[in-house]
Amino acid sequence: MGGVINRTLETHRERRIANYGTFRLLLFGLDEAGKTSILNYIKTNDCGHTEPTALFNVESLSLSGSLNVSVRDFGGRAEYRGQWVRSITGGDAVLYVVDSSDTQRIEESKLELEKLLDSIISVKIPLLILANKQDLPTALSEDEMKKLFVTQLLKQKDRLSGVYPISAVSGNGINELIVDMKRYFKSI
Ligand SMILES: Nc1nc2c(ncn2[C@@H]2O[C@H](COP(=O)(O)OP(=O)(O)OP(=O)(O)O)[C@@H](O)[C@H]2O)c(=O)[nH]1
Ligand SMILES: [Mg+2]
Repeated sequence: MGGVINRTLETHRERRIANYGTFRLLLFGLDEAGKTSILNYIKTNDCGHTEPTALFNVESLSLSGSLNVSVRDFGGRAEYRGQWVRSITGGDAVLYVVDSSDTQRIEESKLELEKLLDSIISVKIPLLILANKQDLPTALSEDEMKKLFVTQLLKQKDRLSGVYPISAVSGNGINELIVDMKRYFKSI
């Protein structure tokens, strides 16, 4: 039964992409992880000033002028997290943002990702973990973040997945992320 539902979802997604040529990115992660700042940077080359996001906001943009994406930037506060799982089936990729400098909340962040994983795997969409705030001296390195999230990444073995060290303040790493996303979306 689950297989039939998943195949139907897959067909819906393929039709939607073929008809509209737009990919839906879902930005999840704890509050303060930097989701809205990353979205701002992708839009304007500046992370700007942000306020905590309530529920989610949607932005349509073009990545490097050639790939249309609609980004859903979700609120990360505990009271808004119930919305995440309900939104997975409408997405084409999950960008899971982690504040790499906030070691006290890494376990909480892993726990929230675990809750999402079954849905991500069953709808067969990529999972990119964005290790944000790399500009801060206390940020865990790419290797440290890979080790911490190894179990979650291994579960995604037949789909695009990985850890991307980035900073929404300096913009470092964001271009590499966009290049990989473009390559992936062009391949499907
Ligand atoms: N140093 C540094 N600060 C960052 C970075 N990205 C975001 N911030 C700061 O982190 C704080 C939270 O950023 P937001 O983008 O609002 O976080 P969010 O994940 O959207 O938070 P919610 O909407 O509550 O879920 C802000 O003060 C940002 O300026 C980064 O890469 N480096
Ligand atoms: Mg936000």
